[in-house]
Amino acid sequence: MSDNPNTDKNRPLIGLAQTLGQVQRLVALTGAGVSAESGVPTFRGPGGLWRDFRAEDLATPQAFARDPRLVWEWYDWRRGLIAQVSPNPGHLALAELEGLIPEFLLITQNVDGLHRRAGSLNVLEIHGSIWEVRCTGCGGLDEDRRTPLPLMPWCRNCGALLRPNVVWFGEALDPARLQMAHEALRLAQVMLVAGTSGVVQPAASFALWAKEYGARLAEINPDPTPLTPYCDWVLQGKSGEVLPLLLTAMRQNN
Ligand code: BV8
Ligand code: ZN
Repeated sequence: MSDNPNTDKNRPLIGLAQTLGQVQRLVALTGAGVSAESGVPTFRGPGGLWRDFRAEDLATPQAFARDPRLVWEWYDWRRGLIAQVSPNPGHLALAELEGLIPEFLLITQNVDGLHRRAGSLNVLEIHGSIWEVRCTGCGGLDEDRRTPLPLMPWCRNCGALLRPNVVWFGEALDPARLQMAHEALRLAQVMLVAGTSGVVQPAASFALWAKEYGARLAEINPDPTPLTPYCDWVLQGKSGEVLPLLLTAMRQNN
């Protein structure tokens, strides 16, 4: 995406920037693609595999029950990698955008914590956090940023095995967070979806919920997704490049 506003490719970006200058209530939904330019592998893209496992094979209660050591090895590898990376210009642009919109909620499917590290404040981590652990015995919650972890971390309170405090496939999302997301989607005037393949439910339905309530949709992704046909603005490109251009266009327009 060039910064010449008159190309057809940039017309959606300029149009979205002009609209966002007038918007009161904006919701953003991000997925693994927003962290890709920080060096965090996506789930379904190149590098999304670990050894020869798919995320859906490991991010499940069944996998953890069957082989907790293997699942902890995967999470420990991801934690170690995420601890080494930094937020990228896409994360930083979303943090800046929050300061420009009166009511802004950033819903993320990512568990890496990079949005908060970039300075975003109103963040809803609907799939949990890789930096939190939950006791399988007493349910105790804790933040644990040790890398590497002792391979099978135990609860200091009751001695039971800890698990990552993330939402695995087949597990329900936290109802309170789902309710907060739904409330924001109901009121949103615009919803910006960035870096998600739109495969994982219920997050993949959020944009269509918002559209049903009257929101206009914008998508930032190098590739088309099932959501693309429903979008009012399609900004094809990497979020680390497109989002800073969007903020520049907003500054120039408003
Ligand atoms: C639920 C936390 C119900 C863990 C994650 C059949 C069998 C079993 C279940 C199901 C089924 N069919 C549907 C389901 C439900 C299931 C689901 O959706 N499965 C999918 C695979 C079909 N969903 C669930 O199980 C959910 N729970 O439904 O509960 C219930 C109700 C009551 C009681 C009990 C149960 C829970 C889903 C949450 C799973 N946990 N993560 C962890 O991270 O370890 S999901 C995981 O996928 C991550 O959170 C990730 O963010 C998320 C979504 O993936 P994306 O973010 O979209 O990433 P992806 O790699 O797919 O795409 C990257 C995109 O970025 C691409 O589009 C690419 O083009 C783009 N990109 C690349 N580079 C860039 C870029 N974009 C911008 N810039 C770039 N530079
Ligand atoms: Zn415990």
